[in-house]
Amino acid sequence: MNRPISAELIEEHNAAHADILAEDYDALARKLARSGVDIDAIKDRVAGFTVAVPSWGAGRGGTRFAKFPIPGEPTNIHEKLEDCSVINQLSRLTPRVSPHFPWDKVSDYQALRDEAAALGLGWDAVNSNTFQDQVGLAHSYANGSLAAQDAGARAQAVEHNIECIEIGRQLGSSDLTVWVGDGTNFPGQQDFTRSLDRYLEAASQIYAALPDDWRMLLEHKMFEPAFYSTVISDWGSSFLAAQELGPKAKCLVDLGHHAPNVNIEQIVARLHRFGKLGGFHFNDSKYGDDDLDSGSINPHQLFLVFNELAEAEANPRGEFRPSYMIDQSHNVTDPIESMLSSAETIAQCFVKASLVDRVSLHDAQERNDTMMAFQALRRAYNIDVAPILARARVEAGGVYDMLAVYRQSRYRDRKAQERKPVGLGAGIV
Ligand code: AFD
Ligand code: MN
Ligand code: MN
Repeated sequence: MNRPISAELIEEHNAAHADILAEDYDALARKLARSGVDIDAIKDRVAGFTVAVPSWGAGRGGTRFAKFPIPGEPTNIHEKLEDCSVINQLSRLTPRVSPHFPWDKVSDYQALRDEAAALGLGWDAVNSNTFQDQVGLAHSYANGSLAAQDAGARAQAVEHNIECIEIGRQLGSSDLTVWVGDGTNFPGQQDFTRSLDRYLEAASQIYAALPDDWRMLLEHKMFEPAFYSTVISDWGSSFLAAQELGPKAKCLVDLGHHAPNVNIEQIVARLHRFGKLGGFHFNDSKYGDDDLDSGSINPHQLFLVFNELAEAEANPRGEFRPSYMIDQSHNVTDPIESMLSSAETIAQCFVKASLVDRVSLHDAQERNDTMMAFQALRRAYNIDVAPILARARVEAGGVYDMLAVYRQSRYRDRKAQERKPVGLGAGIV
């Protein structure tokens, strides 16, 4: 196995922190035992928890306005994989990468799959890109892709998605995530119904090309790049489209793609109730940006989302198989550090949700004891679960303090010597 961070550095660091970790873990074990919770059982649950990282998140994608690259930033999928393997080596939470085409195109996908495997990585959902024109394309996406008036643009977008499925098969993926930038900037620009008809017709051609064990994940987005309307604007549109397409079509919830203050946890419960919860793109948002670090603005909302997931897992209505992925990208931190921090925050919310006493919660709900129902959530949210995550991580071969070891490794400085500089250019995604 090819591991970018030195094993000696990790061992030394973990050994130096073993006593502190044992002390904190034992103290938390005693606290949890008082409420009848076995800390080791929770730790074993964390050991099975993973979240994918996006290949595009390894670069400093930037804001809508500019890109400020850092020395040592990856410039191709091979370098991105290496960075993703650092995140997984330290966190043991992110063993899969979600690729985006055509950005991550190579000539030999079997070789790419082997290259990832040698870095300890597998592949998550394949993402198509019909929101940008590429050199050599016969049709422009300026007026849309799957919902475009231009039949040639629609056919080209369908074909690209089918090509993504084929690439994904070679990589060993089994989900295609479809997000389109289609929409309008002016009232009257397009007919809402006819554009949705065109989207559904084109999407059904992609759906028809899905292998039996694949899912098509429909990602809704309220606005951007279209600012008046988008064709799949919200979970309702996503749900209706998924329902019309068929059982392999599911809804993907990107936390940043809603209006401020929307009750996303309730959306999660709704989608699960009707068997259409496909997966998540975790990130955060304050005003309009949809790609801030997960839990950096509203960690409580992330906890409440995981509380619904814990509820759905405990009381499944049909299938419960949501896929988890980070989708964030901005230009103020080293992306490896941001993804380490986000993966930990996401796992923290998963653990806290696992600590909710669901018997007390349901009992209080049945008795209309609002305060005690709320306290069942509050008690779990207030527990500092860091020692559980650290213990699970160290036992899996990861590190106690991920950011400390990453900085000590001087990985980015080393890459700055080896990699060619990233060009300037506009920010995107
Ligand atoms: C854009 C969208 C969406 C999508 C990503 C990759 O906002 O989040 O997942 O591109 O296609 O940022
Ligand atoms: Mn997304
Ligand atoms: Mn987004």
